[in-house]
Amino acid sequence: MGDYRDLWQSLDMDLEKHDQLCAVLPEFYGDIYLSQENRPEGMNYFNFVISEIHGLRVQELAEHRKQGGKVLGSFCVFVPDEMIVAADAIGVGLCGGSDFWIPDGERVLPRNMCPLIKASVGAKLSGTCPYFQSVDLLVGETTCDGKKKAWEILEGYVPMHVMDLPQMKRKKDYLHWMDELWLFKEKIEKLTGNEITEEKLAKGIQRINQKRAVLQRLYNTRKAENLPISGKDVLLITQIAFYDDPERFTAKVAELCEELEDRIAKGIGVFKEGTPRILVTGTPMAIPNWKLHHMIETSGGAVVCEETCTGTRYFENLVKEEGNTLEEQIRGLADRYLGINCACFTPNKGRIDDIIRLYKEYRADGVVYYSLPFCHTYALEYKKVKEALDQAGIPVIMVESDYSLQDAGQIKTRLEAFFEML
Ligand code: BJ8
Repeated sequence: MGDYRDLWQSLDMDLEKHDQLCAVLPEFYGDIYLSQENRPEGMNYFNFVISEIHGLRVQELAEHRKQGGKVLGSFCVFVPDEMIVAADAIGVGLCGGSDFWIPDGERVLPRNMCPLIKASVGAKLSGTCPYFQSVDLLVGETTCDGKKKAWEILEGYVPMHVMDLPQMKRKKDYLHWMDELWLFKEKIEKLTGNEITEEKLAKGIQRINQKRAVLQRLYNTRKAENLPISGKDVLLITQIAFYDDPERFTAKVAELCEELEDRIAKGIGVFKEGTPRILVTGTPMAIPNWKLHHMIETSGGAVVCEETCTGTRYFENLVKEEGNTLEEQIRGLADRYLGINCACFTPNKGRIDDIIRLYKEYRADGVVYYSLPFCHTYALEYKKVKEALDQAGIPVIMVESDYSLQDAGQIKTRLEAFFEML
C-alpha cells in the first residue's frame, strides 16, 4: 500500500491504532487467500483491491468529496444504491467483520450482542476505519433490534438517517416502503443538492442492475461440475462489491467471468473431483470475515453458493427498467427490495423456498446454516428451515460462530464429520 498517512490524518483517524490493524491483515490474507492453488488470473485485481483496502478507494472518496460530492454509508442490502448513484453520490457498505473492533464496540454496547454490530460501532469509535471517517451520512434501517438501537448510539458521532423497513410483506407494507423510498430520495437530494430526476434514476437503476447481473453471471459459473473458482474467492468479490466503484467492479468481474467460462469449457477446476458441494445460508459475512468459507474449504468441502446478504440476497432480482415515471421507478425499486428474504420478516417462507431452489440450481450436496451469535432472527429461523430441509431430504448442519478463531478446531471437526456423511 502506498503512503496514505496524510489522507488518514485528514480523516481524523487514530493512526497508531490503525497501524496495529494494518499490521495483521497482510498475513491473514496471505494465509487464507494467497495460499490457494490454481487461482484464476482475474483474482489479481481483487488481491490489489485488498492490498489497497484503506488506500486507493479512500482517496477516490476524498477526491469526490473535495469536488462537493457526498458519501453515504450503509449496513444493509435494503438501502437502495440506485438512488445514491442517481444523486451522484457514492455508497459504501460499512459492516464490520473484524474482531479488532469488538473491544471498542463493547465500550458502548452490551457484550451479549451480535459481533457484526459491535464491530461496526467499534470501527467508528476506534477511528480506524477510513470509510466510516469519510461518510457524510449514515443510512440505517429497522431490521433487527440490535441495529435499531445501535443507530441511536451512532447518531451521537455522525449524521444518521434511518429507513423504516416493514417486517411483513402485505400490500400496506409495500406502500409504506414506497413512502420510505420517497423520503430517502428527498433526504439525498437535500444532502447532495442534486435532484433525482427520472433520467438520473433510470441511469442509476441501469448501473446497479449491471453490477447485480455480472454477479449472477459469476455465480452461474459455480453451477458447473468442475468448480472454476473457490467459494472463498467469490465471497471476497461479493464483499468488495459493497465499496468498489460500480463500473470498474462490473468490468473486472466480467473479465474474470470470461476466464472462468473458458475454464469450464476446458474442464479446469480448483477442487478434487467428488468434493462435497456446500450451500451456505444465514447471516452476512462482512469483510474480513472469511472464517466459515476457509474452514469449509480446508475441511474437505467446496462452497458453491451463499444464500446470504453477501451472496444471492445482494444481487438476485433486478429492478424493472421499463418504468418511465418516478412513481413507476419507485414501485420497481420497492418490488425488488421487498423480494429480499431477510429473517427479520415474518412470515419468511420465501427464504426457505430460496434455499431449496438454490440447493438444486447449484447442485449442492449439503447446507451449512451459519449464524452469528446473538442474531435471534436467523438463529430462530433455523427450526423452520431445518424442518423443510429434512422433509426435502437435504442434509443441513448449523454453525454458530463469531469472529474469533477460538472455536475453529471444534467447528472443523464437526464439518469434517458432516462432509463425510454426504
Ligand atoms: S437484509 S441479514 S444485511 S438486516 S447478523 S446485525 S440481523 S443480529 S445483518 Fe442483515 Fe439487512 Fe437482513 Fe441482510 Fe442483526 Fe443478525 Fe447481527 Fe444482522
